[in-house]
Amino acid sequence: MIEPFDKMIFVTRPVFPTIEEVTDKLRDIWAAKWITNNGPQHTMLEQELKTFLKVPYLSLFNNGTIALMVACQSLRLSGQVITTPFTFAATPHVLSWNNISPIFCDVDEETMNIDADKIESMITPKTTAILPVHVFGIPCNVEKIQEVADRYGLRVVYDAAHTFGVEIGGRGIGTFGDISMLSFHATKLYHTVEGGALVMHDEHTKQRIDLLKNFGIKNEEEVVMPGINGKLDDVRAAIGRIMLNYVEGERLKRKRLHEVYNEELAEVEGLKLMPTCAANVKLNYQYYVVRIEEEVFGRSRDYVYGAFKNFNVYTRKYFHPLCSEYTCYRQLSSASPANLPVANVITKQVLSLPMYGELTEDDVRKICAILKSFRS
Ligand code: T4K
Repeated sequence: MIEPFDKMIFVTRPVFPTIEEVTDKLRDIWAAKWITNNGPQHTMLEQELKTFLKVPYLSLFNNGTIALMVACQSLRLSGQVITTPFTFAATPHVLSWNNISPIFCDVDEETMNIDADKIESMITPKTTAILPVHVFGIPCNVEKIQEVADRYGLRVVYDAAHTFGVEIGGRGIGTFGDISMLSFHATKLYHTVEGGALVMHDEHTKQRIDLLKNFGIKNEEEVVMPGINGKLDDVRAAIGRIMLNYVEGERLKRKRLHEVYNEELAEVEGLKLMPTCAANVKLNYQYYVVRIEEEVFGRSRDYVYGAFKNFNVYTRKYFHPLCSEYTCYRQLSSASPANLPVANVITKQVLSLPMYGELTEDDVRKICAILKSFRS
């Protein structure tokens, strides 16, 4: 008989710096009397993040969604953009807000990322770009995606919301494709409470993006493009600077918890664990996701999701429903289940288990014991 946890165990918990560290930084901001519109904390965080993430140019934003909207604007994307249905709502919504039609491509059975081998078959004369997502921090097949994009003259914008600090062969993940978007939401490995960034390759694109996120204002006399307000303020930039001191420690704690999950669940029939990546990939361990194969496990994902609550464990069905099932997209021909057979299976199987550094190894072992007890 397993006792329920005596506190609520959520799918994640934000990392909190000490209140003293925050008040110290607030003192600097109060002294400078500069709290937004490219203040000193903002400038310093941009520099520090470029080094941390090994990327050449970076522009901070007030959240990842606005950042991705601006990325589409900056590249003047239009028509159709090929993306994945297995993602958070923000990904296709950003396309809609840019008057672009999302075209859903099926996903790879192993990585759950867009199936790079199927992208070509989704290209039409209206296609201007590919918008893949590195789901759960597992890198997409970046080489194949770039090869298809180059062959058809398409842009590649990565939704790298889950991929803070991920590297392939020592190269920052943000440097793949034309532009990458990062999310610094509170639920991410690294956060600025709310926030995000775009990573780009050249000074010109950085300047254009910086204008677009500040109403297109070049100077007091000139507004040169229809921009928006995407700025990250200095208070959150200051918190982001503190959080940089925490991120590697948090990553290592999560790495250990991943190992415990893998040890405990490896032999359980009917559970498919997270994919393993090539040895040259540095992961961030932000999420831990299992897939429950009902026919073998004996229980459905929805049963497990509900039953966990009796033990005070609040898992999440990231990502269910598929974006292609939303009422605003399901009329698209690419949204038909016949076009997305793999995604339609995976979305019924996935369950995000609790993953944050505050959890102990014993907590994770107990979560695994509870999960195993559901098997029938
Ligand atoms: N692209 C992708 C692939 C994304 O996953 C996301 C965001 C985006 C784009 C857009 O980036 P942003 O515009 O958000 O920067 C959360 C996040 O809000 C969202 O950022 C994230 N993806 C998505 C996967 O997850 P919810 O609605 O599931 O979050 P919520 O509020 O239910 O929080 C989850 C758990 O975290 C709670 O059960 C408890 C814990 N929590 C949460 C908050 C906010 C806390 O303990 N304290 C807190 O303050 O969307």
